Amino acid sequence: MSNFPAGFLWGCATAALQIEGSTQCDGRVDSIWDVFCRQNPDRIHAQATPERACDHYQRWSEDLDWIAKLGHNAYRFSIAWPRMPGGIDFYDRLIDGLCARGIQPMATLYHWDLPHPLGNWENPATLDAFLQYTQLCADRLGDRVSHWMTLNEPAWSVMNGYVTGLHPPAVHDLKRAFTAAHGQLQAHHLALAELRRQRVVGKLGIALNLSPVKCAGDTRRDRRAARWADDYLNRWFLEGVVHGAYPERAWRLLQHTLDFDKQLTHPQPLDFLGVNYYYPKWVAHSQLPTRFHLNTSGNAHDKCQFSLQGRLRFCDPPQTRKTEWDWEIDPEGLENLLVQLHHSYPGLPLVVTENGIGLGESWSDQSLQDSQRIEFVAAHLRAIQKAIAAGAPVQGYLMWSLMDNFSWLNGYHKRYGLLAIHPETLERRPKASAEWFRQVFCDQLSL
Ligand code: IFM
Repeated sequence: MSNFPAGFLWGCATAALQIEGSTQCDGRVDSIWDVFCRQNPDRIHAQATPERACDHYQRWSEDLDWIAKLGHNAYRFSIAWPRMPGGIDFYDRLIDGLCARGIQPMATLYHWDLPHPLGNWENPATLDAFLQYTQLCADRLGDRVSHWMTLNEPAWSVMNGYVTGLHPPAVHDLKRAFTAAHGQLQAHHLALAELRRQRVVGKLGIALNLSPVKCAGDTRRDRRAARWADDYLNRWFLEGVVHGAYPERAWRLLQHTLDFDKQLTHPQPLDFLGVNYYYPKWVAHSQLPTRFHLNTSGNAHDKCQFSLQGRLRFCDPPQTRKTEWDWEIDPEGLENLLVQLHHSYPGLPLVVTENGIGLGESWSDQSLQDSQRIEFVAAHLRAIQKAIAAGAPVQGYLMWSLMDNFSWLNGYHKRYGLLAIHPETLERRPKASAEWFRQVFCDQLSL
């Protein structure tokens, strides 16, 4: 493979709730998202639910055949905690199926599907339950999983759960946000310790959503707002996992309001850092009223809004390209992010665990010709090559996503897949990007 270093991991990422369906099988309990969708149907595009999703729980073997046909050497999936303990056999089979096809299994333990009976991450009992769940996964799957990611995007799930209130538990409470984030980060370290204690064969990491922050104004207050965004959305989580302690400047500002210590207990080193990258954030001071809105329509005029009055707001980037969902397209942001991570944490291996573009596609021959996705991924792969040339130890690229899936508030409208899914029959069909992606990695097609 000449385009990327030997041993480079490449493939796709998915998450259990977004593809599996079969939400009532094998003793699965509700997750917070099942309940949220049932109780707030109007908050989800077209009142979609994850009940059937892509039916991957039944069609997993066909899906693994697709992954093999597309030539991938790795697959990132998540294990559904609400299925435990009864559902562990499913992942045992899935992992055997991947190994038999020569595909490295990369497992995420928590991708937002908290078992509803546990309530939330503020609850200490949730940490005990997570540890027990990790023990079971390590015991049953630890001899084959090549990469473990404890959590997916804790910053995004906490920000939306407790600040914007757009995701469950749908509250607006900054103090609770930090408590829940702390619960997740403490659970991360506990889980890594357990995986190490059980001597699993895989490498240990986490998938963080990281957005380079750019200052959108030129006043002192704008610069302070940008610093806050970077401190609390990126560095709080980065430092929490890499150094096991919250960053000094951010800590000093909040320490009197928080009920936990700056230092996380029993911090564990990472074997690799998973980087989920979609777009940078432009930030300025906010005088606008507090208001949060996510574009879930795919209508370019439907602007995302995030304003915390008196503190900060996310701004429109100056003259750049955006997706129909109002997300900026900035491959250079990925290059800079990877190089910066390499400088901040020298020697820490990096894996791009998510990157991709959501498009308003339909099941039609025209939508299968997804040249916009090819262009997007090619530009981000070139950015990774530049980062590698600048010394960043990037070891893999997992595209979001293998197939069109339940995209949270966007329902099934915003599509990310290499495989299109027929809305009724759930038949899978490869888009043009699937074959292009295969050629890049298997035939060294130039970017
Ligand atoms: O669908 C999500 C995924 O679950 C987490 N990262 C971003 C993706 C696209 O929105």
